[in-house]
Amino acid sequence: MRITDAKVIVTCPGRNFVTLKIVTDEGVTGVGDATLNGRELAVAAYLTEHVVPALIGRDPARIEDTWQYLYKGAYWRRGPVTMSAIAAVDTALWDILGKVAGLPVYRLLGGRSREGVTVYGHANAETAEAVLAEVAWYVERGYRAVRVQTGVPGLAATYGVSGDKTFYEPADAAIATEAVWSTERYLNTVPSVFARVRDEFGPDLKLLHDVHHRLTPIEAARLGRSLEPYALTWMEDPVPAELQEGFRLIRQHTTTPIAVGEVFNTVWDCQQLITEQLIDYIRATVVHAGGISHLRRIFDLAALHHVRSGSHGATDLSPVCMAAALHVDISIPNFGLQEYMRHTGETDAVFPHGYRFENGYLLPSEEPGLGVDIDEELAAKYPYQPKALPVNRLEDGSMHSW
Ligand code: CS2
Ligand code: MG
Repeated sequence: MRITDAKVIVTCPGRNFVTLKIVTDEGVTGVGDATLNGRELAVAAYLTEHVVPALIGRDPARIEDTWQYLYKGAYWRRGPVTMSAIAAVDTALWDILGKVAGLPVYRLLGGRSREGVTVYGHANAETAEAVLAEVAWYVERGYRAVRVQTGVPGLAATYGVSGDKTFYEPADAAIATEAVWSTERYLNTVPSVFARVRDEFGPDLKLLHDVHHRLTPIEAARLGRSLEPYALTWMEDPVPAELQEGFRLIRQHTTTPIAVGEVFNTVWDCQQLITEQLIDYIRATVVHAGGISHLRRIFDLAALHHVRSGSHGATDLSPVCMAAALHVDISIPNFGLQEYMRHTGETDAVFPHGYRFENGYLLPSEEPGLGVDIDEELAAKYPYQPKALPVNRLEDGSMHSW
């Protein structure tokens, strides 16, 4: 079998997605997600200009060799654009391998290690009262884990709180919108909201919170300590994670578990965090961390150091990524949680898939391959729309992490 074509499909059913579709001379095709929110065309160009020409004529079964060719052959290694492009190729090749073998990909990864993939939804609202109603919405639908994000009095908007309760899409304008942030107001607000939620829903519901890269280590230590009475499953992205040793300071002060990694694109971004057990969950994903092949390596390193998976699963990761993630999640020994921000009906129509939500779990498709595809005709009806993620400034105008 040989690769005869590879299509880079950019579509915007409500939000932009980039999909790579690899075609072989025996008619078997495979798909991979290459979506990088706000930087979609950078990855599309990387694929079109620097990857696709090199794929034509290659044996699609040589997944590892192709990965190494695209990684070592790039010279300029790592980075979100390069690794999202490599991820798309890797994911599509696993899809093809599954179809050729007549097996769902998880069977090629060692089979089931659990009956279902426990997922968490996003409860978000401006006030504690409204947050309680949002959490109840997820509990009524069988969710075992809920992320809680709340508004901050005095701030017009904050991360994760949106008017549209089910679908949260932060990339909302062609030029980045500017938000205002106050760490003090935030730190004075969040603990009381979790006190209300824990009091209302009892001790068994897994509660999570996304800090979204906005604190310093000592501020994160203060937040973690203030949340200890509410026994969170994790506080996510407490600080920007370039300084991996900075997490030692957080660890010295609090037992609140830490989840980091949705912006990571290789094992090197988290190698120290994992081997020093500075985190409890690694949130790297199929689409941004080099595909199924490299994500497995990250999770295998994590398994040696008591670190579990907690993969990113926002709406800007397409159903192709989610389908692939579930095959990894159901098979690895150290699965923790999978984020699940539902896609819109418009998006699901463009990406028909076989995974399904049932009783707090997502279950991967049993079809050969990944169990997802892209409807190219329908995709063509949704042209790309320039969209950027917001930026954040402090109240004095200083630039801050969004
Ligand atoms: C967030 C994301 O889901 C999460 O945990 O961090 O919504 C993130 O803001 C977006 O994926 C950025 O595109
Ligand atoms: Mg996050």
